[in-house]
Amino acid sequence: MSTLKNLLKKKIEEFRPRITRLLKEYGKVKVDEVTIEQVINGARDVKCLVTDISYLDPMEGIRFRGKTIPETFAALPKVPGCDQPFVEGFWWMMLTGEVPTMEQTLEVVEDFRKRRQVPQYVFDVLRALPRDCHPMAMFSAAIVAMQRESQFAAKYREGMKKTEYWDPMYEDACNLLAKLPAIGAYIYRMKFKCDTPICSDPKLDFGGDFAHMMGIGKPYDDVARMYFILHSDHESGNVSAHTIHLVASALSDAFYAVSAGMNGLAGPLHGLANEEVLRWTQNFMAKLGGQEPTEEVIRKALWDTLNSGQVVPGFGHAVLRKTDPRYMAQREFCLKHLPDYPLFKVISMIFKVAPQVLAEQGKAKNPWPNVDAQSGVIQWYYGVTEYSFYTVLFGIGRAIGTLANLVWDRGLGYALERPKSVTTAMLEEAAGIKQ
Ligand code: HAX
Repeated sequence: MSTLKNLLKKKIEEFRPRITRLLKEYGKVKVDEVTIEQVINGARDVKCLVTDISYLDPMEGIRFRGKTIPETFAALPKVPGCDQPFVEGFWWMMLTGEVPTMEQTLEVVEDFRKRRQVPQYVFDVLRALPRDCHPMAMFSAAIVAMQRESQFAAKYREGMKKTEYWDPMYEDACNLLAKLPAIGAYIYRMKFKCDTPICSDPKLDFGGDFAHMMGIGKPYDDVARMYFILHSDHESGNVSAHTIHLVASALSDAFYAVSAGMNGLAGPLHGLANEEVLRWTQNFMAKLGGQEPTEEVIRKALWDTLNSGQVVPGFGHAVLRKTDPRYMAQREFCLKHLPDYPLFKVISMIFKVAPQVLAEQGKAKNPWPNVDAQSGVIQWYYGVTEYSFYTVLFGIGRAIGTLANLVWDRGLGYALERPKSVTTAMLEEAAGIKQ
């Protein structure tokens, strides 16, 4: 058994009694109450999910295993000669809550290398799809196509104890995660680069190999590492993470669950917003016809969007009530690497004006930018101008946190998810409305 798997086994076994005790001795203690507004408006803030892998504070932003974004990046072992940490080390941290040593990190790098090869039939599935399919539809299809590889499904059929579920889930999680960079890059090169896929380089780590297979030179490897880590997890209630947890709660394996989560990530109110931000910005610049953008023109364009009943992509959040630290981390990257890039300047101007406009409109509870407002600029700068691909990048990252959660879900024996619905008449009765 690998060092990581051994450590994980020990951690899961040590943790289990906490859940058993909570359920047995305190199962009827109230955690929350639910209002009619929450029932109708998408269960905002209802505390009914549990995860120890990340936590989202509305004012502070995300913490991965208790660490803020800067603390996470500072703590993890860096790829030699690069600014960013190994994604593989981050995977260790998300699974165990401990920062790995360089030696432990390299063990995961080696383990992932052995799991990296994508079966040919996955590429055949991708090639059979019409080339104008959205990259997210392709990504989701490729993941679910691999379901036949699931060790969890095979072991479940053979019969295994509930306390053993986490083990084949861990194997599925590693096998799936290690293959995602190759699948993403294949979709990109097949669809956008005249069908010229590039083979994986066994010498490279997760992020480095992705950049290599995309056909983009340094420092895109660091961009990829940063991007995947930043997008990995946002506690459990967001659409992609929640979908993955929900689907897997039926004991569907990781391939079914992650594919389903990617379909949720592909929505414009969620991960597709990074594509929408670039589309909005490019349309806006095209209308300017070469004219220098000013704050006044941006203000007018934002109001035009709001007045036509659309949302301003990249702004607002269901939980956050301040600028997303994932936005700030990417902004800092831009300030360091591309401060004078015209598209970055426009995005910076939108950052200045949009919160004022949204606050004046008075609808959005959070007028500040989220992760998606900044990420496309970096991709565009390094040559990934095909913005329909951006959500696939998000998806590769999101798999890290959600797969770590699935391993723990099975380790702690979390139950089938099954909230209760009511009828509108029941809500009216609860409100005291007489018909
Ligand atoms: N532009 C215009 N209106 C907005 C808005 C925005 N950026 N953000 C919120 N609003 C509106 C809502 O549509 C809602 O209007 P109605 O009452 O007419 O329905 C009202 O303000 C209240 O919404 P809220 O409570 O502040 O926000 P929600 O929790 O309902 O929604 C969203 C959160 C992120 C979906 C929302 O802010 C939004 O649509 N933003 C733009 C799309 C976007 O950037 N999505 C990515 C979010 C981050 C993420 O998940 N990435 O994957």
